[in-house]
Amino acid sequence: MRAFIFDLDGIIVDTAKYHFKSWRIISKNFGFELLETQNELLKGLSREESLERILSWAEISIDEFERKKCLEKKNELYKGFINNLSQMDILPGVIKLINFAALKGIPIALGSASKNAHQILKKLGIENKFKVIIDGNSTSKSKPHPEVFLKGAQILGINPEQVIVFEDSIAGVNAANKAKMVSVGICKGGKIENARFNFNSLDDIPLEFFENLI
Ligand code: B16
Ligand code: MG
Repeated sequence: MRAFIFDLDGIIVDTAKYHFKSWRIISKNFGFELLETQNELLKGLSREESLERILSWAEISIDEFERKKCLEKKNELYKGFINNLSQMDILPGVIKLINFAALKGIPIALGSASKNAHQILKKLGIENKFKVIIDGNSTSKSKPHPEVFLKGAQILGINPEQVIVFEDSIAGVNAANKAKMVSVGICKGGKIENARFNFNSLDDIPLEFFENLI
């Protein structure tokens, strides 16, 4: 293993709950109640794709102008929720893993669907730890398409098969598998189907796990 690619929302910081909160408000405006089980399927999807899913579940069709307004509103709500993020919000195990990678000379990249990724990493104070940042602004295809991870590996100059991806979403794990990378699913009290390995949190991964893979 020669590189790590981290997803952002749900792996580095618990912003997944803010996406859910924002989408619930948008859904309520359509008279639709977004369930937690449905939200699981939205994780890792782009903002636009998420709205498409919600509209199809709600069996609602809106025109392009309304769609644009919904996307803007969703981001406005989300930005309000993440406004006060700080170093304190970095999830357990992230810094340990970043330090381990630095010690072993393993480059790390970010592979996120979010267009807010740079802003969030800045707030957390760890933007400079990533050699490469691929986000929703640098990709055209949403997870489960592997583009985001393949781009990351390509810029790092590492063979995809030698990359470990940390993901909290079904779409993201499928994207990593399609890229032929080693997918590590992070899911508290459960498992992400199709993930090559599963852990409750990044903090639960023993460093020997990486020593063995390296
Ligand atoms: P934004 P990740 C994804 O981030 C989220 O999981 C997903 O829920 C969200 O819709 C997507 O980013 C787009 O985010 O609205 O900020 O552009 O998990 O791939 O880091
Ligand atoms: Mg995620």
